[in-house]
Amino acid sequence: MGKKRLFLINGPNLNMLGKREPDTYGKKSLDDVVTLVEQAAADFGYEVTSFQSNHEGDLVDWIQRAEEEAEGIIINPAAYTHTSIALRDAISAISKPVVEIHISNVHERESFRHISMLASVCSGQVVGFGIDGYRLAALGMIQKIESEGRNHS
Ligand code: CA2
Repeated sequence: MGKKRLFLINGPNLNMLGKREPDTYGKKSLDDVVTLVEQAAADFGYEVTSFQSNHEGDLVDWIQRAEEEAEGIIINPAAYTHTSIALRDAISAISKPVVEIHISNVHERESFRHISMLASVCSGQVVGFGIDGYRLAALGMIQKIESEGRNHS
């Protein structure tokens, strides 16, 4: 059997991390985020497949793919968080756990960022800890997967 795998999915504009708006999103790049998650996951024997897209349908494709290829998904859906019923339906349609993460504290920002179309179909949410939130999301996700595995075996 292959290694256990997590998908790390990032939505629109997150390819700009570290290049613009450092006051809101910090100075670290998306590559730094991927490394952070890979290192956290490796401690527990997990590998990470990372994907970023600015296109909603591509994100839907990767969520669906996780059903066969991953134990769970860590996702920052970026602006699609607040608008996308397509991403919500995709998460709802798979059996694998999904953790939603936001770098900024969306609740202290504009009111349109207070609503998540996805949160109620996710297993957990991490908000407002900067890019360290990705590491926290990975730890929470792995804890969830491992404890569910124990309960069912
Ligand atoms: O705080 C987060 O992680 C967000 O998901 C980021 C989204 C925003 O629409 C959400 O409300 C909260 C925006 C991502 C844009 O990323 C950029 C990064 C660097 C420079 C410019 C944009």
